[in-house]
Amino acid sequence: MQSTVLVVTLILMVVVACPFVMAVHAADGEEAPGAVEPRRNKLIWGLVAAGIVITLASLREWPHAIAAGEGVVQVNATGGQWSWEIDTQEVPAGKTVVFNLHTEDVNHGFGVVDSSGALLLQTQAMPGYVNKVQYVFDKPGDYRVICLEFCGVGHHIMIDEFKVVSQ
Ligand SMILES: [Cu+2]
Repeated sequence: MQSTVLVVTLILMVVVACPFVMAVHAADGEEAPGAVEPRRNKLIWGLVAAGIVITLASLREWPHAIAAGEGVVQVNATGGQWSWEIDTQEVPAGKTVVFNLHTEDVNHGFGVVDSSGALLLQTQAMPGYVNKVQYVFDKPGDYRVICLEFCGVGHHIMIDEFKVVSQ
């Protein structure tokens, strides 16, 4: 996924840059032979180079890439009016936990809060999609799952819990 995004982004950057490069070259043709290369030509190429460097640097760590494989704990959660169905009640501390979320009725907001009520992560749970969000829980303890999208009269009772246990 990440490499696809990177390649598509670079191709689109070239497509966007082409008209500018063509305009610069068309303007070059109007100048006298042997003229010094205009500064704007260097500016355009400098901007293209900067765009490529910034794109490569910023997409290297694609923020939505979900880890998979060994050491990653998968948790499946389904929202429904008005409860959560979570297939795992204990997850290990210090490991990447990927929550696979969906719903069979309306949109719900999957939010995880710690014992102090601080929101640690959240994403939408939607019908027809499996949304993924990952998190590494540092501290063992009790965590609550709440709904952050108003989903009807029982929205406020959509609470579940799970434990984070030390290894
Ligand atoms: Cu709700």
